[in-house]
Amino acid sequence: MAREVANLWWAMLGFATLVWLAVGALWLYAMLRRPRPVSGEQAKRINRAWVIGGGVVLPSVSIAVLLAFGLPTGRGMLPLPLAGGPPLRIQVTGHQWWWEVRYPDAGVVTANQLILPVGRPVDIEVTSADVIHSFWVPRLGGKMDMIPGRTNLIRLEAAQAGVYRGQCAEFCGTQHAFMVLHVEALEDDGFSAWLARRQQRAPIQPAPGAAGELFETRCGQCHRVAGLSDGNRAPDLTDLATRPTLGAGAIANDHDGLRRWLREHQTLKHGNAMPRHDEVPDATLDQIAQWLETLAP
Ligand code: HEC
Ligand SMILES: [Cu+2]
Repeated sequence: MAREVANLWWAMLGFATLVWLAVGALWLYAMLRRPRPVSGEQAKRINRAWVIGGGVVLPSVSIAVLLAFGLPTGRGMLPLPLAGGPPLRIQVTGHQWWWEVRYPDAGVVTANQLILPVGRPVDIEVTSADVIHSFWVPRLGGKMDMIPGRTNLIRLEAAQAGVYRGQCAEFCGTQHAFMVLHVEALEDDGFSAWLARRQQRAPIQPAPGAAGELFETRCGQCHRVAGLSDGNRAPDLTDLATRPTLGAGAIANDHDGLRRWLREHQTLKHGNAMPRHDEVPDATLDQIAQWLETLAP
């Protein structure tokens, strides 16, 4: 989709450049040439020719040419039924300020990362849980608004394996910039393996001791970890350790990053919807961090 939009954009730029050069050349010619006397009749005819030629014919032809290119491009971007059966379905829900990502037909949930198969069209159903967000992966396609109470469909197809950056593209509050979506396109078997690892993983054991208790009574009220808690107000943590960042781009998800996030998330991403838990001893947070690091299917 992004390629077609880019081609159309370059074609429009090329044509607009030609028009601009032609108008510039005519203007220079009109400025520089020696005035030549014309009768009132002649002047009227010349004026009429310019008004009709430059004001009616040229724009009509230009718009017709643009439409001839633009309509097929626009049609190609519509999620029309495909000959090979319905495409893979993924549901992406915007939250202030993170992304919920579901693979409904596989029963898999993740957050802040979107894994796609290469070379296969994917229908992404976008919506929002709070304010208007916008789903945008510039290298794959156009933007699609995420509107509460409404589901919009955007069809994407990654031509190459690799990592693409997605970003919320509708101002949704003070941490809108930290609403990054890590998009990764995997070859077909890599993608199936990614899904299978999440579907077939062994039951997750709770963290030992105080950490497990705290997680169950507090964190789990908001966060889901498959088989342990079913909070639905925060990013699913079942595969937390596989994410490149925490807080949707706020900090790298490594050993130190995770510990810092658990202590200082309100400094790293001020105003985010996870309440402070300053009274929890650091040792307990570190135990939780250690446990979260094992959540990698
Ligand atoms: C009131 C709900 C709530 C509670 C309770 C809560 N969190 Fe969160 N948590 C959130 C929200 C919302 C986010 C996403 C913040 C953002 O990125 O804007 C989040 C983000 C996180 C992240 C980063 C996830 C990611 O993918 O970026 C981790 C890790 C985390 N919380 C761990 C915990 C732990 C551990 C506890 C318990 C000590 C806890 N949370 C308690 C709401 C909560
Ligand atoms: Cu936003």
